[in-house]
Amino acid sequence: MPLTLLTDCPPEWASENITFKQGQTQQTAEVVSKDGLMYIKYNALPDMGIIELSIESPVCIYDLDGNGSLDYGDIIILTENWLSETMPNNCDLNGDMRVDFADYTQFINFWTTEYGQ
Ligand SMILES: [Ca+2]
Ligand SMILES: [Ca+2]
Repeated sequence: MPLTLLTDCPPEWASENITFKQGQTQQTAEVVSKDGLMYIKYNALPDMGIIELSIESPVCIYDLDGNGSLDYGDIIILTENWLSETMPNNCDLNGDMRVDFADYTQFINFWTTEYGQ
C-alpha cells in the first residue's frame, strides 16, 4: 500500500516542478496548501528505498559539468574547451560554433546577474 506523505515545502519551491524519486519510481510531486502552509504531496512505498525530492535546476545550459550549480568546475570546463571548434560542444553558449570570449562573457553575465541574486 502506498503512503501519501506531506512534506513541508520550502517557499522557493512552491512554484517549481518538484520531482519525487524512490528507487526506480519517478513522478512529479504536487504542492498542496493546508491550513495556510504549503506541502509537497507524494505517494511513497514502505521499504522501497530512499525518497528524494528535487526541483529542476534553473541553471540549465550554464551548468557545464552538470553538478546542479554554477561554480568553479564550470569555468574549468569552459577553459578546457577554449577555442574549440569541435561541435556540438556545450561550452558554445551563443551557438556560433566556437568556444571563445563571447561565450565566457555570456557565462559571466549570467553568473553575476541571474544567478548571483
Ligand atoms: Ca556546475
Ligand atoms: Ca561561441
